[in-house]
This record gives sequence, C-alpha cells and structure tokens, in this order.
Amino acid sequence: MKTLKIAIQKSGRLNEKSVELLKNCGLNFENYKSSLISPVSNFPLEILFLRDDDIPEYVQDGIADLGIVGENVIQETEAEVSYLQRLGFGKCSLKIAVPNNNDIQSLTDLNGKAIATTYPVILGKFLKEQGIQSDIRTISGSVEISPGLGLSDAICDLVSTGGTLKSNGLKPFADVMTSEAVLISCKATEDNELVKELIQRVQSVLRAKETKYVVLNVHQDNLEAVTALLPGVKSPSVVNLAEPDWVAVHTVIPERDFWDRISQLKQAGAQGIVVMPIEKIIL
Ligand code: PRT
Ligand code: ZN
Repeated sequence: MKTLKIAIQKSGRLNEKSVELLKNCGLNFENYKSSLISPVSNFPLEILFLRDDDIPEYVQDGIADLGIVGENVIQETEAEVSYLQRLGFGKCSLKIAVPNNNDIQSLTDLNGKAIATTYPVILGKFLKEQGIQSDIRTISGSVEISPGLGLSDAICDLVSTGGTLKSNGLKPFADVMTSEAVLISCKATEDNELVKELIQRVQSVLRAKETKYVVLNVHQDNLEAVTALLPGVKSPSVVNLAEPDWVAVHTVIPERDFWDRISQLKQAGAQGIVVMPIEKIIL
C-alpha cells in the first residue's frame, strides 16, 4: 500500500500538540527540528513539517494526504479539503477589536472604517454578509499595534486569552469565527483504508482524553445507588472484595462532569475512589 504523508506545523502553537497526538496514536518517528520530513517506523506514513499557512494547499493538491491545521488557516486559504476530525486544541476566536476609547458602538459604525488584519478573506466574507463596507488593510503581523500607530480604526485578529488585546488598549467587539486544530484530508484520499485506520486511532485517543477511569469501593447496600450514577462504556464492572459485603466498581466518567459526579458518588456511599487517566478507548 502507498505510504501516506501527513503535514503538521514545523514550529509554533500547534506543533507540540500535533506531535503528541500522533505519538499517542502509537506512531514512532523522530521529531528533529531541522528535518522537513520524518518517516514513521511502524506505519506506512511520513510526517511533513511545514509552515501552517502552506498545509491546506499541500493537502488540497495531494502533496500531503492528511494535515493538522487551524480552521482559520483553511478558511483563509479557501482550500478544498475534507474535514475529518476536530482535535480540541489550538482553540481561539477570530474577533474584530476596537480601541477602548472608541465611539464604535455597532457593526454599522464600521462602515468606512479601516480594519487591519492578516485574515482579509474571512473578514471580507463576514463584512459582506453583514452588509458592511470597510477598508480592509492586509498586514502580515503585529496587527494589534496598528490602531495605536494610526494605521487603522479597528483590527481583526485571533484571540485566545485576550491578554494581547488588553495590553494594547483594545477591546473585543464582534466574533467573526471560532477555530481549533482539525485533521483534514485530500478529497481524493478520504476513503483510503490507511486514512480510515488513522482516524480510528485519533478518535480513540480523543475519546480517552475526555474520560477518566474510576475505581471505587462500596458496600453492597449502597451498590444500586452508586451504579445508578455510573454510565461506563457499557455498564460498570463490579468485583468482589475480600471484605464481606464490599465490592469494587470499575468504570469511566466523562471529564466534563467529573467533579459533580465524584461528590454524588461519595454521598451515595462510595469510598476509596481512585481516578486514573486513560490512554485509549477502542470501541
Ligand atoms: O510559522 P507558522 O506560519 O507555521 O506559524 P504562525 O506564526 O503563522 O502561527 P502560530 O504558531 O502563532 O499559530 C498557529 C495556529 O494556532 C493559528 O493558526 C490558530 O489556529 C492557533 N491559535 C490559537 C492562535 C492563537 N490561539 C493565538 N492566540 N494563533 C495565534 N494567536 C495569536 C494572535 O494572533 C495574537 O497575536 O496570539 C495573540 C493573541 O493571544 P492572546 O492569548 O493574548 O489572546
Ligand atoms: Zn503561519
């Protein structure tokens, strides 16, 4: 079978998490900062390390079969690729922001105003949908300083913590899009068996990340109340303990309602609760 290629960011915000995800999928490869391409020793795959801006087009053109990149970059490049899986990291929002002391109150106040951005395509579509006519000033970086320099009235940039806006005297004004890292593929290789195998591995890693493995002890009298609180992958496993009338319950709990669930379990009689991370969940 043909060796696949997956493009990931060479250095920057998505590099570390992309490498970690692929390693957690059981792929063995060297992550030398100097190399552009790294073969995987235990799967017919090569990793290409690229600037994130180049990834969507490489995947669209089939130079890489797969890629990991922010949705913002895919939409800005307008590449024709298939979205296979959202990956839950690199989360951010593309926002229009204005100086704190500005009189811009509503979107219509942006008519005739200059907005600096590195995302002219996405911003252009957004403004068109809203019926706003602004002067989009495309710049290649440090967008946040442009109102202070008198180069624009507003900016449109990625925001995660909001710290950069704040320290430049700007405030978020309108949400243009939200973004996270996604696994994409070339339309022509979407149905490839190796691609399907990789998606399954990625999904099993993501599923495991969203859940915790929990073992707890409970008296038989409280077992029903405790198991009623535990969905498990199918249902919880119940194991007899040496101590008469006591059992150990093994299950998985979704990360999102973890703390609520643990306090409910304690109230229902659970003791000695042990919580462990899960590496993979294969359904
Ligand atoms: O060298 P290369 O071209 O590959 O990388 P790059 O410098 O173009 O991109 P990089 O590594 O900065 O970001 C890669 C991807 O991470 C982006 O395309 C987004 O999908 C995602 N991402 C997530 C972010 C942010 N969060 C983010 N906060 N990308 C950039 N920022 C910048 C933003 O532009 C602003 O300057 O961080 C600043 C704001 O951050 P806060 O935390 O102060 O709000
Ligand atoms: Zn880039």
